[in-house]
Amino acid sequence: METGGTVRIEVEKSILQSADEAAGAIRALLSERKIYSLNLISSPGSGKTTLIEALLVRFEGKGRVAVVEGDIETDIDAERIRKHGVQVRQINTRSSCHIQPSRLLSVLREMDLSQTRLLLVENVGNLVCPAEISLGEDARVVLLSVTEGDEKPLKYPLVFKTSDILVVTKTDLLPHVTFDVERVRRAARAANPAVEIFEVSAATGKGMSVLLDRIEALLAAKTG
Ligand SMILES: Nc1nc2c(ncn2[C@@H]2O[C@H](COP(=O)(O)OP(=O)(O)OP(=O)(O)O)[C@@H](O)[C@H]2O)c(=O)[nH]1
Ligand SMILES: [Mg+2]
Repeated sequence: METGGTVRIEVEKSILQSADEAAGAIRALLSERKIYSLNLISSPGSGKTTLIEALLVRFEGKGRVAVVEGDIETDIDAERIRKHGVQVRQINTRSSCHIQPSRLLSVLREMDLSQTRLLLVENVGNLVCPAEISLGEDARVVLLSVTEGDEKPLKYPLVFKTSDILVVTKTDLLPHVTFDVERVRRAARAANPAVEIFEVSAATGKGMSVLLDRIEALLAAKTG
């Protein structure tokens, strides 16, 4: 039994090490090409693809954007992005609940990233596994829609602890749901005092330009 336990721990350690190595290789690849990257994480349906679409509209004429979509199945999100005329790849993770860094690295090596300034990675929809794995991103963005419940930062602390930016989405629906934005702000700040918090509605556009301005400023700070 003890031997079995030891073997399992060592295998898990080596998987985590190789994930870290792949994340490091992604970071190096993106730094070399001066590309700023965001890893978008949320529950299914919080508005990740919708936010990416808003960013694509904002970046029209301002430099190339590449997108990698992660989903268990289908290329529905990649098709949404392709309509914007940008380079996009779909990763189907099948049985895995997050994008593996080694998989993202392979995809990035196949893409033409010349002139690309911004890489947007949409992780598989859930608040658990994507939080445990770095994709070598410059900033991690967690989205929480107002229809999900304001206790989520307390129940899923890791993703809120490890994210640089929290975007509260679908604020146009606030009149119809019970959701205390201040409670979310307090819990998110308790998990990560440095987190930057934005409230947006893609439906009305409210708050969107403040968020997009900030992302553009972060990108400019890295890529010049
Ligand atoms: N009312 C409202 N609906 C929104 C808003 N943003 C997104 N939606 C809707 O929410 C649904 C899900 O949005 P997506 O952008 O596909 O969400 P997602 O996080 O990419 O979903 P998965 O990829 O399945 O995890 C769509 O029907 C959107 O139109 C918003 O600000 N307000
Ligand atoms: Mg999506």
